[in-house]
Amino acid sequence: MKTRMILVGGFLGAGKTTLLLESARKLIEQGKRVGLITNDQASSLVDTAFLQRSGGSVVEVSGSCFCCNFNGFTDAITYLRVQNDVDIIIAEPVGSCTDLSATIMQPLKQTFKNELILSPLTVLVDPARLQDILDGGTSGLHPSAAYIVKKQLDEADMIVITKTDVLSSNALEVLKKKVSDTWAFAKVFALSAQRDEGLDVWLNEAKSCLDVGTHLTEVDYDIYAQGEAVLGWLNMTVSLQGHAIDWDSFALKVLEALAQRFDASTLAVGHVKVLIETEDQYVIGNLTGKKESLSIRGSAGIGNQAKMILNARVEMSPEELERTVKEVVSTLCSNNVIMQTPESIQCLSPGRPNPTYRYDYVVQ
Ligand SMILES: Nc1nc2c(ncn2[C@@H]2O[C@H](COP(=O)(O)OP(=O)(O)O)[C@@H](O)[C@H]2O)c(=O)[nH]1
Ligand SMILES: [Mg+2]
Repeated sequence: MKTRMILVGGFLGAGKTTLLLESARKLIEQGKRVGLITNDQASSLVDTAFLQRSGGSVVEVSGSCFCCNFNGFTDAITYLRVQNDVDIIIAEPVGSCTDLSATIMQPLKQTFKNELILSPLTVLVDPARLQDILDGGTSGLHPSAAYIVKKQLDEADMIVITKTDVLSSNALEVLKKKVSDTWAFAKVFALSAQRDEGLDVWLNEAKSCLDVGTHLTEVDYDIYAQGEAVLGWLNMTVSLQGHAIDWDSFALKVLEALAQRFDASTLAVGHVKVLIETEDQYVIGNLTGKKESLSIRGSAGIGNQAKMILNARVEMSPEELERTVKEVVSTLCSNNVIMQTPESIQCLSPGRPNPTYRYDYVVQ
């Protein structure tokens, strides 16, 4: 039996993981077996830990993006098909990746004809970022990073404007029209995964549409590489121990302190995520730009012991990012009388993308 496969791209913070979670929940309710694939340059992803709570089977491809580790990606697909017998796979590539039509969609069309029914390449975009880029800005990003956002939209079969709950219906209509005019090749959707508005429309279309990887886009790999290299990348896991600690308030303080440091030095944030989990509860906090973008969901309650996973992608050197994060966490731990035990830390700046395959034609 063939497995349905949906690839959901889009820049850091666009809403990919939230959409995966909510889509998985829906599909599971409908009786489907769901596989989810996460992806990162380093291991210990907040997204993986978060999605493990969806009820689906989650596989993390870490150490390289899907396009540069195509075999790692297809191993994950095969594992979910064979070991977990899933009906549908939804995969989230690294947010700073582009050229996925040439490097993922075409090779999959060619080599997995008998195993997969591919869905159109979906690219999510945050409405505020989109608006600024349509107005000729860079949405606070380095121009090379903003180039990546544009290239992601250029190659999309389906463009999804996310977080529509933050827009008036009038503003949304104007934005949708601009997107349709600018990216005539793409079908345009708008949804709020958090409010479950518009999600069914996209999901039904993604599951039935046969126009897949319909076009390629020219990508200048020098600019693309620079757009990735400007980001410091940090994944850290620490065990925390204290006495009757309010973990939600602690997660909030960590993000507030980081936001303050980044904003004070006008450093553009791609994404900072903090997940604090106890045995049966979790709180997740996100920063997708300046301090105003900070949001916290869930609750890890009050307790003595927890694990914290922190992922940060910020326009600064990895060394400086590591120093900043360690300082902030150490200060807050000593202020709150928490003992921290580091479990893992990886800090890097992504290398030049070097895809396993790069097709220069559309596979029919
Ligand atoms: N208001 C609103 N926020 C959302 C929605 N979907 C995601 N977000 C928030 O956007 C941020 C990034 O979401 P995430 O799914 O992690 O994005 P990713 O980096 O693309 O995987 C988080 O703070 C989410 O809570 C939505 O439908 N509405
Ligand atoms: Mg994500």
